[in-house]
Amino acid sequence: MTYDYSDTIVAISTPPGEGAIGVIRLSGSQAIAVANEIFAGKDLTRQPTHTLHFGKIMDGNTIVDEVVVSLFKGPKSYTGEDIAEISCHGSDYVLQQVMNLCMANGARMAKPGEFTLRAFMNGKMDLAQAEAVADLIASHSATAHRAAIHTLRGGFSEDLKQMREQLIQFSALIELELDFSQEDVEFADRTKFYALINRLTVATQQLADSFQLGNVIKNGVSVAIIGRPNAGKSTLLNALLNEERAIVSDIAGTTRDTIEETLNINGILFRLIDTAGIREHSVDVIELQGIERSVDAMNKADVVVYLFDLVESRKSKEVSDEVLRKKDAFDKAEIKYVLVGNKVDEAGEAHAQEAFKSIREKMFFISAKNKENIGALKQALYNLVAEGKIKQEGTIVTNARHYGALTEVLKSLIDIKTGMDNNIPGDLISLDIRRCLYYLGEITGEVTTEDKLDYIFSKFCIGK
Ligand SMILES: Nc1nc2c(ncn2[C@@H]2O[C@H](COP(=O)(O)OP(=O)(O)OP(=O)(O)O)[C@@H](O)[C@H]2O)c(=O)[nH]1
Ligand SMILES: [Mg+2]
Repeated sequence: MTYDYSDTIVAISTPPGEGAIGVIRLSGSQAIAVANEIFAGKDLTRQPTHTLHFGKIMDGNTIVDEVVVSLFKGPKSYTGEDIAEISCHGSDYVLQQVMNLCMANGARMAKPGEFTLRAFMNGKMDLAQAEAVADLIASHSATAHRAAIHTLRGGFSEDLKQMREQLIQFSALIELELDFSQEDVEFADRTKFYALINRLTVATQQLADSFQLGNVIKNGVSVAIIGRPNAGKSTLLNALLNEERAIVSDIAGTTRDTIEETLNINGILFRLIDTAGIREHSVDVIELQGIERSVDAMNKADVVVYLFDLVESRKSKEVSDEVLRKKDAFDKAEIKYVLVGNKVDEAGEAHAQEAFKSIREKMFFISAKNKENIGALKQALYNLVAEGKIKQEGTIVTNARHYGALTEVLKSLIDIKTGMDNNIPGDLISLDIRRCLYYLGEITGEVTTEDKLDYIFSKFCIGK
C-alpha cells in the first residue's frame, strides 16, 4: 500500500451503539468543503478555524439531523490537515446516513488509525507518541493511563532524542577522523566517548528493564488462586471482588472450570483466576478436566495464590507438609507466589502461628468468609509486582516493539564498547554507532518503512 494524502477521509469516531452524541470526523484538504455540501446553515468554507457551528445535515430536502460542526484548519489540528467534526445525535442510523453523505460528496472511508497516521506523517507527533494514543484509548487503570500520557506528551521521545543527539555528535567527530586517516589525528576524545557509551548503556538498560513492569501495567497481572477442593478459593475470589461472583459450597469440587475477573489494586489491573480444586485421586472425568485447566492456569499465571484450609492443617500435619513442599517448588521454579491459610476464624490464630512458625513472614492467615485480612493480601499482591518500581515521573516502556528496538540498541552499545576496548579502527566503530542510531530512530519513526507503519496502525480503531 502506498499512502496518498491528497484525498479526504471520513470515519465515525465514537463507539458503535446508542449514545447522546456521535461524532463523524473528516480530515483532508476537502474536509470543510465536504461538510459544507451537506450542511444547511452558515457557509462553513468561510468560517475561521477553531469555531463551532449549529445547523442541519440535509439529504436533498430531507433533514437527517441537527448537528454542531467544529472546524480546525491545518496545520493547527490533530492531523495537521483541515478537520471538520460533525457532532450528531448518537444513533447508528443517523451516523451511517451522515457517513454515506460525506462519501457521496467525495470523502473516502478512513482506515484504522489513519487520522493518527496522518498526524505522524505531518510531523504532529512521532511514532512512539502515535502508538501511545492507542494505549491511552485502551487504558483501564491509573498506571496504564499515566504511562500512556507520559509517552504521548513526548517524555519517552525526549529521552531517546537526547541519546541520539549525543551519539550523533560523536559519530560526526569519528567520521571526521576517517577523512584524515593518513594523519593519525583524534578529534573524538576517547575518554569522553567511553563515558558517554556507559551513560547510554545504563539509560537504555533502565528503559528496557521498565518493560517488565510496563507489560504488567498494560496487560494486567494474572493471579491464579489454586489449592485443594474446599479450601475456600471461590470464597476468596468473591471476597477480593467484594461480590458474589463464584458459586461457593461445602461440596468439594464445586468449581469445575476456571473463572476470571479483573480487580484494580492501587491502579494496577489484576486478573484473578479461580480454579477447580486440585486433588490427587479424582476419578470424575469432568473434575479431571477442571484440574487440568487449573494446572494450566497456574503455569501461565504471573502470580500464584496458594490457598489451604487451616482447619484441615489442624487436623493433619500432612496439609502443612504439603504447603512447605509447594513453597519449595515455587521457589525453585522462580514463580511469584503468596501462601494463604484460610478459615482462621475456625482454626484459630494460635494454631496458624504455631504450625507455620518457620515461614511466618511468607504467609497470610485470612478468613475469606468473614473478609478478614483481605486488605493485607491485596497489598501483598500489589507489592509483588510493583513495590518501589512505580514512580510518578519517568518513562515506563509498555510497548513490545519499543522493547525489541531497545534490546538492539543495547546490543550495539555493547559492541561499540567491546570495539573500543579492542582498539578496532574508527570505521568499524562508526558502523556500530550507525546501527545504534538506526534502532533509536526506529522507535520514534525517524527510520521506518510503509510496511511497518501499516502493521502498527492496523491495530488502531477506526476513527482515531
Ligand atoms: N469457616 C470458614 N469457612 C469458609 C471460609 N472460606 C470458605 N469457607 C467455606 O468452605 C467451603 C468451601 O468454600 P469454596 O469457596 O466453595 O471452596 P473452593 O476452594 O472454591 O472449593 P472447590 O471449588 O470445590 O475447589 C464453603 O462451605 C465455604 O463457606 C472461611 O474463611 N471460614
Ligand atoms: Mg470453588
